[in-house]
Amino acid sequence: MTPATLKSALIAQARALGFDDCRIAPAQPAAHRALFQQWLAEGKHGDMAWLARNPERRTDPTLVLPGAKSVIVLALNYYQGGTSYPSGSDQSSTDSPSSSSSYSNSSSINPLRHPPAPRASQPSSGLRDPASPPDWERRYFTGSGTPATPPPSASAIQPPAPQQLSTTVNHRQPPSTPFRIARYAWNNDYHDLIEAKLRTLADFLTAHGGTQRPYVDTGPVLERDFASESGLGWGGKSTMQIHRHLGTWFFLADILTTLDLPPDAPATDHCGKCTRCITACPTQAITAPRRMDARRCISYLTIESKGPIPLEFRHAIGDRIYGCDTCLDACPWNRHAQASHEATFQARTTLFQHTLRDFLTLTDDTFRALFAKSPIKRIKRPAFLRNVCVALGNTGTLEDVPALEAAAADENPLIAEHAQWAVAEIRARAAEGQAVDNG
Ligand code: B12
Ligand code: SF4
Ligand code: SF4
Repeated sequence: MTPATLKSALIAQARALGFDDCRIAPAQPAAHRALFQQWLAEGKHGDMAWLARNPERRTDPTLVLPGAKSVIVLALNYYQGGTSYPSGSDQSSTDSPSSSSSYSNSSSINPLRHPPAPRASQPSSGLRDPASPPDWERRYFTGSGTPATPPPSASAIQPPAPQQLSTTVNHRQPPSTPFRIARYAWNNDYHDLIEAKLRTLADFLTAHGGTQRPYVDTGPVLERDFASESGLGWGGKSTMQIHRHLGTWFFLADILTTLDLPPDAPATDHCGKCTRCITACPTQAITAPRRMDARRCISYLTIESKGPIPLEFRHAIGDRIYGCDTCLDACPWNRHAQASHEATFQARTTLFQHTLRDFLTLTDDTFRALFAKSPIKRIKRPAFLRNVCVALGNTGTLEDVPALEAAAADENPLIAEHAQWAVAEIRARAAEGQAVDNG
């Protein structure tokens, strides 16, 4: 098999496994490695000490896999359409990702959204006939060169104009869920799903003489840099990797291989003069285009940071209890986003049926049961309840005070302190309200 034929076969395999794009970057030191080193030197990674371990390896694939020639970059769409608050439920349990129903009223509010069909009958891995890909695959899978049917503005250098957003997928509806969880965590952990797919691809390449190291967020690879190098997308000012068709709502995964596959051309920047993500960020975590201070990012504060949330960020966190999608929601390139064919990321009914107050009653056991297979289980009960208390402090009422007072007596000081803060916030709001009523 020639390298070009092998690459085509690999792309067909990736397509059959359910990936939305697959590109090749040469296994060379990451183009923006100096920025990464500077970011570490400035301490912007906060408590994520693992990022600073062996930074040379993270920026040079040949130090991770001696003899590496290519980095295979894969994208998997997780977008489920609709608003940042799931307003209904898919009725699917974590174990039945084949459910056909969907949550949210997005199809009625979003004339631009055409979910790829049929979600219910599509297997999540390995069973589709690559010879007859469904329509969404023909659109996204180009391997190299120009997309077959680019969206209307794909050739434009400027992002779509903001006024075009009124009927788009990002239109935010009044919340019917009293909290927000980042979309990627609405249901099952993506690592489990994607790792299985990567193993299949790696086995395929082993059969063709390669040695591989597959990673999805799990290894020392600067994934977004290699994605830009492979032409999969470009590094947006939000630091998100943007794909012309998928927008930002996709996971990245990489396979380092010793096989010398023909590389794709790097992507060019299509942010233009837009700065919507920078303006939208509630904590000014995007300090300049493509510069992020993770210590200010709500995703870091609610997921990665294990300690108390600094007081200066608590109000800005609002009702977010796990992660943050605000700079993604703001991005005009998400106007083209199409719903994922992976039902495993649909909002989990059992999770979104809860109120914030319900979460306060979780024990270690019920926490583990509620978040089985979910990425949220990773942060464990104390950090989760810490986040819940902050959201209640920002949105709760006097009715929430008794449950918060019980949490304030929790033996874990992290939970206790955040619950006390929430009670004080709610009481202060109530007193202000009374003062206004009386005045
Ligand atoms: C640490 C980490 C975080 C940290 C720090 C984020 C950050 N911006 O650095 C925190 C916890 C804050 C975080 C948050 C989120 N994360 Co995160 N995170 C990572 C992780 C593990 C490492 C990222 C890293 O090395 N950061 C250090 C900085 C310096 O590197 P970087 O942001 O990747 O930036 C480099 C490239 O962008 C590159 N670059 C690429 N193209 C271009 C072009 C130009 C012109 C320039 C100048 C630079 C450039 O230059 C930079 C320096 O080398 C990656 C997985 C991985 N192994 O890469 C996932 C990853 C980046 N996260 C991901 C996601 C989904 C998120 C969230 C959306 C989750 C959420 N909803 O809460 C948010 C988004 C916040 C944001 N705006 O980035 C996805 C992103 C997918 C995508 N489409 O971009 C990844 C790739 C995980 C995955 N496998 O899918 N994350
Ligand atoms: S994820 Fe949220 S807090 Fe982090 S940079 Fe984006 S908008 Fe800001
Ligand atoms: S919102 Fe940010 S990432 Fe998206 S196009 Fe505008 S500048 Fe680029």
